[in-house]
Amino acid sequence: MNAILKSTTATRSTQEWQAADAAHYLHPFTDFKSLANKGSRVIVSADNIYLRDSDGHKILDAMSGLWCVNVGYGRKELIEAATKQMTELPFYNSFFQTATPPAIELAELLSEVTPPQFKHVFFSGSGSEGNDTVVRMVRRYWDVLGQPERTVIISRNNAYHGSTMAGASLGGMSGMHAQGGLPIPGITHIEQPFWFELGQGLSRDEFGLKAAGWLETKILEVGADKVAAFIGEPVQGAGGVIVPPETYWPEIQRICDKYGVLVVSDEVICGFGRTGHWFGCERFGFQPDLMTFAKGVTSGYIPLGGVMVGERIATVLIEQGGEFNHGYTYSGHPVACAVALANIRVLQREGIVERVHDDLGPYMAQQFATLSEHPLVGEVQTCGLMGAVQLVQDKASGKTFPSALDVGMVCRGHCFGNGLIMRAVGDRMIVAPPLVITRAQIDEMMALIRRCLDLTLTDATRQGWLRA
Ligand code: PXG
Repeated sequence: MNAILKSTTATRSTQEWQAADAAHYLHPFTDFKSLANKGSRVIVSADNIYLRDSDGHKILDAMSGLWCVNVGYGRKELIEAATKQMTELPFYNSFFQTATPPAIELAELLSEVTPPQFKHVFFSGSGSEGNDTVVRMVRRYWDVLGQPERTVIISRNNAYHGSTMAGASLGGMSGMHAQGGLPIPGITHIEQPFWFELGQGLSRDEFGLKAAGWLETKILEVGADKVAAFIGEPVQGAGGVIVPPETYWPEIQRICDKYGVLVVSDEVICGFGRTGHWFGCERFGFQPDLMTFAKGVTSGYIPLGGVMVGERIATVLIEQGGEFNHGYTYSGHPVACAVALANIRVLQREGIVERVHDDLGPYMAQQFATLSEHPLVGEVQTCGLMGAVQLVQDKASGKTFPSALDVGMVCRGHCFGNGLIMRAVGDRMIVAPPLVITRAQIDEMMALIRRCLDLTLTDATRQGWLRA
């Protein structure tokens, strides 16, 4: 294994790390008490698509960190870009009529790699902040246009748009809304385009039209003159890799055009090659007015997010908007932008997006399809290098397990024990490996997934959880 996997920072034993962690560190989306009792898994180093934990175990990271390490771990170009920029100018802001070369160059490069309607960008530090910017910007746009009552943003149940007040409100996660009095006013939700759960009895394409139709119903209910925008992830990531039917997005676009509603594509997961296209909207054939990005823009090496602003909006804000009272200290952070530039050049130079489109995506789809024969599997979906396996109690009827059994977590436990990082969203097992994974490594990942499914089947059978 590459020298990078031998961490120089792993100076304490696992127990020592766990004790200090439990004493001081509150982790995101975590039951603090239960983790403190159990102890964290401490990841100390990584290379390519593999992680190493503090016990020296090698783990295949089929989640790309958290949907972000698109170019894989240990890329010299990104490391050198950060070092060079930190040496030259570690920080300067863009607030008071100033700018830095990396931020300007990245803005220019993003306008080249994004769809043609995008010539301008607003930088943030994360995807959540990017979506806060979206809310501020669409409301400002309609205000400047003399329609200040157009404030409502429509999103979907089981969407994930971040964890700030606006991000969590745009998201459709009931557990998040239940804490802290969310959603904030002016954000409303429709049902998601999840065929397996909501579309039985209809073909996928019929269901896609029906699910898009829920948007029109909602626009009419709210009043078209009050609706500012619709936001969606091209493929819902954190919600469980919910790949919409092909008919869905074109119909969403038609409905938004009909009522003049802005379309926002949240590309935080789908952007930068994940779907086999540079952006998910290109995969699904729609033309958003705004596009949120983060994660893959730097392959997660350093935090950076932002919003691509379509000319329809940019022109109004630039020509008529005056001062936009919004921004972050780290908007256009020079080191983050320098890393993003290096990352995008790697994606371009190595033809990584094209390889996902032409070879790796179709190969993973073919391999995933073979999982549908497994007795626990009710549905398999992939899109580019994202994949989902729905575990079911009764294969014939597609009946899912009672959620109290937490079969997904049982399966995830086997993944942990077998050197594979795969996420469980309820009983939907999902992967999104680095885009530099090879065919041989996909085979290795598939063998691990099969083994973990078999071990879960053994557990389910032994516990009497399966139903004929
Ligand atoms: N939009 C989308 C579509 C996301 O997936 C965000 C916005 C927020 O980005 P930040 O950088 O603020 O986290 C995300 C983040 C999961 C998981 O469990 C997914 C995300 C974050 C944390 C966990 O799959 N996506």
